[in-house]
Amino acid sequence: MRITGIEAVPYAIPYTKPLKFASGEVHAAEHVLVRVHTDDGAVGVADAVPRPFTYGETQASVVAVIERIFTPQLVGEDVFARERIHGRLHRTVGNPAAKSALDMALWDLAGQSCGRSVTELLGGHTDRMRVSHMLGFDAPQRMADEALRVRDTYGIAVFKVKVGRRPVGLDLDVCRALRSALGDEAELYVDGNRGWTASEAAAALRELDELGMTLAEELCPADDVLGRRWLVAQSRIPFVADESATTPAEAARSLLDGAATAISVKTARTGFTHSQRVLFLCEGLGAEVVMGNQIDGQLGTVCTVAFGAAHAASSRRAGELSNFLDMSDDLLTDPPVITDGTLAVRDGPGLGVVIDDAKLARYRQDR
Ligand code: MUC
Ligand code: MG
Repeated sequence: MRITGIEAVPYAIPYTKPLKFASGEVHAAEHVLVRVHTDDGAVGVADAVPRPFTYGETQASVVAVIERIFTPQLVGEDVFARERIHGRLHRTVGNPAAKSALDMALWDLAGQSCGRSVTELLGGHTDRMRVSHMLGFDAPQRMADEALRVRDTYGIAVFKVKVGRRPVGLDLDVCRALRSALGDEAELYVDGNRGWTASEAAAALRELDELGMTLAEELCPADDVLGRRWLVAQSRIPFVADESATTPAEAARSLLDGAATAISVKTARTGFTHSQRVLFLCEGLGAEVVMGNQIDGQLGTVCTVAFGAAHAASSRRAGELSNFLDMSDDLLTDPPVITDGTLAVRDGPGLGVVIDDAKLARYRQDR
C-alpha cells in the first residue's frame, strides 16, 4: 500500500465559547485536515492543530510544510514503513502538528488495511476512557455553572481548571467556587500554562492542597530552571509537564531534571508513534501520564481516545476529551458521544471516521 498523494486542507470553525488560558485564547478551530491517499484507493485522515503560542506553527505553515516538504518526501513510500517515513520527517525540525497528523493518518490506513481499529493495533487495552473537561478563564460563578452543566449533561466528574492569572487569588476564588459547587466527589486539577512565577505557584499550591487538587500542570515556566525544580520538589501532588515536554527527549529531560513528575501526552503533537515513545518512557521511569487536549475538535478527540484506551497507563486517569463540545460545528458524519462521563473508542477499522464533505466544503479556507 503506497502513498500516492497528500491533501492539507485548511478550515475554520468558530467556537461557541472561546477558551481562554494563561498563554492565549482560542476563538475558532483554525485547523488543517490531512488526507493521505494510497494506490489502492484508501484514504487516511487526521487533524493538524496549529498552536502558534505553543509550538510556533500556523495554519499556513502546516499547509506549506506538508505541501512543499513532506509530500515530495513521502509519495511512493509504503504506508507501513513508519521508521523510514519518520526518518524523512525528522530531517525537518519542529512542525509537530503537521508531522503528527501525517503519522496518525498513516495509522488510520494501517488499521483500514487489516480491518482492525487503531486502538487494537496500538495495544487494545480497553474500549473507553473517563472524560475530563477543561474549564477556561471566567468569573468563579460562571465557571462553576459551566462545570455543573457539563456534569449534569454528560456525567463528567473530572475537571481541569485553567489558572495562572494575577493576582493569584483570582484563580483560587474559582477553585473554591468549583469545589463548593461540585462537592468532594468531583476530581479537580489545575493547569497554569506557565502564567505564575515559582513563588506565586508555591503559595497557590498550599491553598490548592486544601481543596484536594489531584494534579498541577505547568504552573510556572520550565525555563525558570531552578525555580521550577524548587516548586516541583515541594508539590504534594504530581506536577505535570505539558508544553515544556513536547518530544520524548524533552519528556525524559523534564523527569530526570526534576522539572516534572508526570507528563501530558497529546496525540496532536506526538501522533501515535511518538506518543507511544513518550508513554513507554514514562512507564519505564515510573511517571504518570494524563491524556491532554490540544483544544481538539471531534477528529482530534477520536485520536486521543483511540490512543489513550489502547494502554493501561494512558487510560488510568481521565482523558481531556470534551472540548469539541464548545465548537459551533465540526467535520465528522458521526460525532463522538460522551455518556456517563466516558467516551468510547470507535469500532474502526482504522480510526473509524467519515468526513462530512458538505461541511468541509463550507468551512474550508482554500476555495
Ligand atoms: C493545555 O493543556 O494547556 C491550551 C494551550 C495548549 O497548547 O493546549 C491547551 C490545553
Ligand atoms: Mg496544559
